[in-house]
Amino acid sequence: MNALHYANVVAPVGNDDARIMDAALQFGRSHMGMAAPNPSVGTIIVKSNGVEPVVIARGVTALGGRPHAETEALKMAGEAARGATAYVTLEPCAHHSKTPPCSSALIAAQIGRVVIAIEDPNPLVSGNGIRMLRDAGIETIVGIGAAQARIDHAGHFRRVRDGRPHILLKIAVSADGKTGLAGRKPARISGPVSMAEAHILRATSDAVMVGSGTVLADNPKLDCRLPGMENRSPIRVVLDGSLKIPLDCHLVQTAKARKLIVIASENAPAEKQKALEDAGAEVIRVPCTRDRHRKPAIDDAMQELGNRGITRLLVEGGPVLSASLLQYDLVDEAVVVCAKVELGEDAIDAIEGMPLDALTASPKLKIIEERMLGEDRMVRLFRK
Ligand code: AOF
Ligand code: ZN
Repeated sequence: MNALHYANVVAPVGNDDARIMDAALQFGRSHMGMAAPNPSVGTIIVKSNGVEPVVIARGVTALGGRPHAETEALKMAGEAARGATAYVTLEPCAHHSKTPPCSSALIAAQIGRVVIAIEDPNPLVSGNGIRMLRDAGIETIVGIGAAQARIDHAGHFRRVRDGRPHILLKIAVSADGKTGLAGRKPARISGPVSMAEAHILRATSDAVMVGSGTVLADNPKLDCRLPGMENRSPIRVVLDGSLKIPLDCHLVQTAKARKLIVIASENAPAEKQKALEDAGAEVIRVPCTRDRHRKPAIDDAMQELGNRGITRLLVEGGPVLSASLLQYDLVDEAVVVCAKVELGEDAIDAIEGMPLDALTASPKLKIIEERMLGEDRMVRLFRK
């Protein structure tokens, strides 16, 4: 058996359904970070020209979550939708809201066949969309591209199931596992390619969170500064139990232009809350943990963000917040960027009180991607 023959056995060439669903998934990802509280779904409609399938229309969930992907694609296809195949990265909805359900729209357009990546766990849908299509006599296949769809729609799935966002922890570490210099001084760790990747993570997240220590040490902007993608900057969130962040930091100074949420403990000073609100920030109070640290309860904080429609939360440190997330089993995904520089013994550990292994070798996570970003090595982990 030659190599080509062998390849044919393990991955059948000409699997149009898998290939076209891949394209639908890729297109669906284009509004990731901008469709919340809805998932960013992709739809591709194809029709055979007698030889091969040809794409006649496509759609992606619109900004803010409406209209849905299927109706966008059906509008583009018009009459040509009759008898065509629709590839949808999430089960078409079955519920009436401002518009009729997408399953009804596909049926009304007389689509011939529907290929769905994964069922929608939203209790309003949850198998009903598939049932409606099959009851209408439309051949409906489910599960093509499911593994990727589970990753792409992780924000929606987590929020529907647990009421909180999908949490992606991003950490940049030196070769010796450190993240900043002694005295909480920031250090330049990752290179320009990693920085660009970090901004893509911001663009594809609904919100980005840091702890108050990071605001005090780095005075970060937390926006997306990739050329042409400035409008994709996420909501900023600071976990600041005792409301320590200064009013003149970048985040507070820009709070009127771009949403800033500050999460404080119940016992934080009321005057500081008022000053932050006057500056344009939203301040949320959550109970304190019962242990001696009396930190704001991180799981309550996450529920508050879920209640506000945030489905994908990027956490950019620092070491204290990263440790809390791990301790409360709140890391759903991690991107670890390892640079070649060494910061030395005195520098600060990337995760407070824990070795980096607590994240990179966590039994809860598996590696789903590893690649070089310029000089830096990136490892991406995802909840098993
Ligand atoms: C689809 N296609 O493109 C998306 C879907 O509040 P609504 O009425 O917009 O419905 C939101 C729910 O619809 C959302 O929670 C999820 O279950 C589903 N998202 N469904 O058919 C889409 N984005
Ligand atoms: Zn829909």
